[in-house]
Amino acid sequence: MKRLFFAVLTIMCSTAAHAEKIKAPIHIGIGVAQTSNVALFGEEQVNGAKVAEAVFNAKGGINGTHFKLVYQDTGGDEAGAINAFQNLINRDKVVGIVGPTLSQQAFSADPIANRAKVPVLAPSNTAKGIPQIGEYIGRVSAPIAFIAPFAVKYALQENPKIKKVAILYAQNDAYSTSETGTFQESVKKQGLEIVTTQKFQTTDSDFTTQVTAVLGAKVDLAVISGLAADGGNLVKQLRQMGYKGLIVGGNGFNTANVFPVCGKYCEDLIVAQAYSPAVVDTNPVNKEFVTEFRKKHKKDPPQFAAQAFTAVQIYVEALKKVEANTKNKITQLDLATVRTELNKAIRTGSYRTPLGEISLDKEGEINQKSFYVSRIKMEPNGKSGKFLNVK
Ligand code: 1QQ
Repeated sequence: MKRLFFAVLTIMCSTAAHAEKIKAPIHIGIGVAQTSNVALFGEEQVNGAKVAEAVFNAKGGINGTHFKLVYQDTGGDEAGAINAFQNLINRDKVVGIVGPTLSQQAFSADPIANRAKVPVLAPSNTAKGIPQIGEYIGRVSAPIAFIAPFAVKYALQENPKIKKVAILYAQNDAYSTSETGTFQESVKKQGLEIVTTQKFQTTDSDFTTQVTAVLGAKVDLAVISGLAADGGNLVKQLRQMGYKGLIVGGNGFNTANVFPVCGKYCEDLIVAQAYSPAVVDTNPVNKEFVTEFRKKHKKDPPQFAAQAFTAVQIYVEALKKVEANTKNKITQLDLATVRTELNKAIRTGSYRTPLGEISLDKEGEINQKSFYVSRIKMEPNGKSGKFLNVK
């Protein structure tokens, strides 16, 4: 009898703990890389998320309840991402997470959020298979299989004489291996010949072996899938050792932080993008984002900042839907309920965002309409530059 009493008491206590109401401000987790080489991307993500926090809280947050972004640094590897996600879920009690920075990290950290029934919106995970990690995993970063072919097609328009292609990729990174698969298919579809395939590691800084092979193969196009630090150095060494052909870089080059890495040798690099800061006349949300971002950073927002902004925006709008659907203020609901209701709400309707009008399907995959191709144009100082929209 006594034992039964304690058992019942324990159950009651634990339900009470679970039924704990959410306190204002509502916590939204940002689990991206703030240290390591991966912070070259993470820094831009933090900048974009912060602009979203200011913009949407100034408009009253979630129907008058403010929200607060809570940051946990993932660093550049899997262990760091797992740790950050656990802290956000258990300690910071976030309603959902924006992160991690790399697909490589997502395949390890996302299953933890999924098991805990905490929604994840990936701001920059483009590898094949991300939304399929689980029911709670979605992304606002379009799959690279969709984006990469645009860059190859553009290269061929620029130089219709291209015949021979070199493929280079970071073999220890999930996004890079996923992207190179798409690049290779796309190159073959265009009737081009891959004459050399070179692998490297994201930790490499000396690419003499790979560059020597590319030069020996006499190619007219080099297509690189890597991250900003390694990829940027590879571009620099290709040019320094005399490669003259076109270079297509993948999503890992989609940051202004690559400019100081390859310096003047970044010039003319071709990159496909899921965002353009130039589209403001037809997109008022982007106009507001670009204006606020420029005020703070004195430059146009890059793709990773726009995607992080978008992820925060979706949380805000979906939290409003949760209030409408449950006929309750978020602060009247318990955390577990908000997390599951939020995950459902994210996947309904569409959102007008800086990336254009987007939606997430049942699986959490993004539907996005507009994509761009840019070329890097460096300033004479060889340190700063910009992405010039060419398509
Ligand atoms: C991924 C990527 C990277 C380039 C993000 C920084 O696309 O890891 O999926």
